[in-house]
Amino acid sequence: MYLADTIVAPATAPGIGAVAIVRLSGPRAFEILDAIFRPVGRAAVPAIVELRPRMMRLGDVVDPVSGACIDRALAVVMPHPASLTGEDVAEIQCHGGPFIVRRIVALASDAGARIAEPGEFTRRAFLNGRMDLAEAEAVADIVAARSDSALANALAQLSGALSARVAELRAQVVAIRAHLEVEIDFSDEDIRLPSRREVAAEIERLIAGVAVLHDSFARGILMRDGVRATIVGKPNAGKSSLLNLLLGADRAIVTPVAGTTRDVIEDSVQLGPYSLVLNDTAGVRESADAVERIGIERTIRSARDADLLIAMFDSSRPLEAADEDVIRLTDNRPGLAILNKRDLPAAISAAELRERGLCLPILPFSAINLDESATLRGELSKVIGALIDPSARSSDDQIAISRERHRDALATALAALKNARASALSLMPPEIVAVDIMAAAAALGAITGEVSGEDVLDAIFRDFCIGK
Ligand SMILES: Nc1nc2c(ncn2[C@@H]2O[C@H](COP(=O)(O)OP(=O)(O)O)[C@@H](O)[C@H]2O)c(=O)[nH]1
Ligand SMILES: [Mg+2]
Repeated sequence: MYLADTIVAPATAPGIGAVAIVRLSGPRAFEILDAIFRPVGRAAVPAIVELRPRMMRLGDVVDPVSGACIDRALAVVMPHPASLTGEDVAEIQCHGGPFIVRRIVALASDAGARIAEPGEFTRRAFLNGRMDLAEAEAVADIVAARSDSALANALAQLSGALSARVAELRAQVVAIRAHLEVEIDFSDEDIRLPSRREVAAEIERLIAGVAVLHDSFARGILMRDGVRATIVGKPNAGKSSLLNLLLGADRAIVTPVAGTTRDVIEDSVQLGPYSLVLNDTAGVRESADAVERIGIERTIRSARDADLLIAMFDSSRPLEAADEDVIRLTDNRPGLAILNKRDLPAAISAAELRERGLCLPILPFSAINLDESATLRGELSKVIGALIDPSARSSDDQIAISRERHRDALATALAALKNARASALSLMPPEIVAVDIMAAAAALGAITGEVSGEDVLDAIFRDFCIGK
């Protein structure tokens, strides 16, 4: 019933554009296109006869009841099974006006199509075996990508790199299960059985493989959402100047008056393949001003939540208690220290900051000098690279998961494998070990959608936009 009807939706974003696409999928897609589309010059010939698969054809979109022409457009048909959804798919490329799009969708609906739910096209592609679940999820990640690294990771997932890795791990689980079967079935007979130690060692190797993929989540999230950096430092150190320099725009107000920035200002900038989400803050100092105090509290919170810190020090002024607070904020955190205002006579040196316990790399800098922006970007790229890539040792490790669902499934698999290892080592019957091994296989299978209930699919495809 679910797949029996034909769905329609705009495939392009709402709003005005040069072109918009209305997409139809299902058994009646061509028949519905036929009702509303007349190829130019061949009005008497049904579109379905006139259109060759995957060849654009110019024509008029017409209201079949009134005969009125709605738009001049291109149409294309993609017969099943070699289509996006695995069903008959028809697309109309019309002029990109919201009214035209609405009219065409309404005509298709009058002709028998149902308006698609969010993600329903991709869901059908999954249900018809055109892609597995991890690949379908990658479609949404590609659309949402905001940096080269996010896009590359999502594309790798779409082309099946994640699915292949999961399938490999799952195959190893199944192999262990096969060993246990042998033990269960032939334990009375005189054949060589893999010892418990061997089984435990195999499970151990598998745990390591699953853990690498599980732990790639942190990296995947940094690629997907960008690296969050908070700029901290005492008032007037030049934090807002630095933000503006990196953004190449006057985003934050810069004045010689300490305490100018009061709220946390957030904006993002591309640094090589990564997206850096910058937070400029009120700064760190004791203040009697209530508004500024709230700003300072927010600074501390933002610093705590950040993936890395940019700590700014004013080299033209002696160190103060506030600088010591900033140094403490950076304890055990990744980041970069900036010794700013090097164009002015120096009152402090990098060595002094080191003496006070600063462990971050230190860059002497001048935020009012545009020429230094490239150096800063280079240094920040290094810090980000160290944050994102340390675990990427081989090409296998390059794939990073970026969805909680995948991380949770891998965590379930890990827990089951650890139980299995413990049972194997404590010489439990093979049947007991097999139960956990099966649970691990099921958890891994859930990632690619080997087994998944309607509720899981609903949760996944709900995040898609209409027409995807
Ligand atoms: N000479 C000099 N002045 C700077 C430099 N960076 C910032 N400033 C000035 O220092 C003052 C405070 O800068 P601002 O960015 O608002 O500091 P914030 O309070 O940390 O955000 C402004 O007058 C800036 O123009 C620098 O590298 N050299
Ligand atoms: Mg400021």
